[in-house]
Amino acid sequence: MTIAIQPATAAVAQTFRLQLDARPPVGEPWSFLRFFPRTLKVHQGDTVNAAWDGVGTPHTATLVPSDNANAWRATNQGPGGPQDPSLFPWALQVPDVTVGGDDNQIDVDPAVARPSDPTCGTSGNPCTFDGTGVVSSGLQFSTPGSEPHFWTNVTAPVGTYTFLCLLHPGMQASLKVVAGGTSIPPPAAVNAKVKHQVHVARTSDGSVADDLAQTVKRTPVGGNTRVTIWAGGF
Ligand SMILES: [Cu+2]
Repeated sequence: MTIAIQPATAAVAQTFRLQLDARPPVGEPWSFLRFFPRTLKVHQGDTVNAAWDGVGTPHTATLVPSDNANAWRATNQGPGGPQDPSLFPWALQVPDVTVGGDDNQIDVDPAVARPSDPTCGTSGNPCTFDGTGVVSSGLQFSTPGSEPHFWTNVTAPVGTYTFLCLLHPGMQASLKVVAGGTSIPPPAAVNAKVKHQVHVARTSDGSVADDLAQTVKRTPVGGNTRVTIWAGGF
């Protein structure tokens, strides 16, 4: 008698949605400066779909090889205000002359504004986060009806990493990479949790939401767009 031994079924890679921002209650001018959920577990090899879902506010979806968002910011973005990019490669603001400009204007650091690799990040061609370097979407605006997405395949070793927005201190989420076969909430359960969290944020947290919010105004200026941001606190 022959007994067939079935090979172990290879785990099927899954795609998890991580939401940036959320629509404020109708009529409110602010945005939620947070990721939903705050902690996302994925298997090594899974893909994360970072999905903008706010109104008009710019964010980046940036994966960094650190389990401590605030420490990474301190080391790589500096204390706020214009910084020398040779000291703080991911500073939000830099003096124009340090990035090839010719005046004393303060600019958004091109490293923050642009994607880490413009050839990837779509659902069909996700970027790869291997746990050693920064992978970033670059600056993208929430646009109802046409929200940006940024897909990343996570090949990093088992461990804890961070998704953060380079613009908004405090806007960050832990990414926990677990070994294949480890039981974690499936994508549908994560989506349900996010839906609940957004509902609670919009309905119950309204009185404190202004503290977490900002407004943004976009003004056309001679072919360019001036973006004015009123930042809230954290
Ligand atoms: Cu942001």
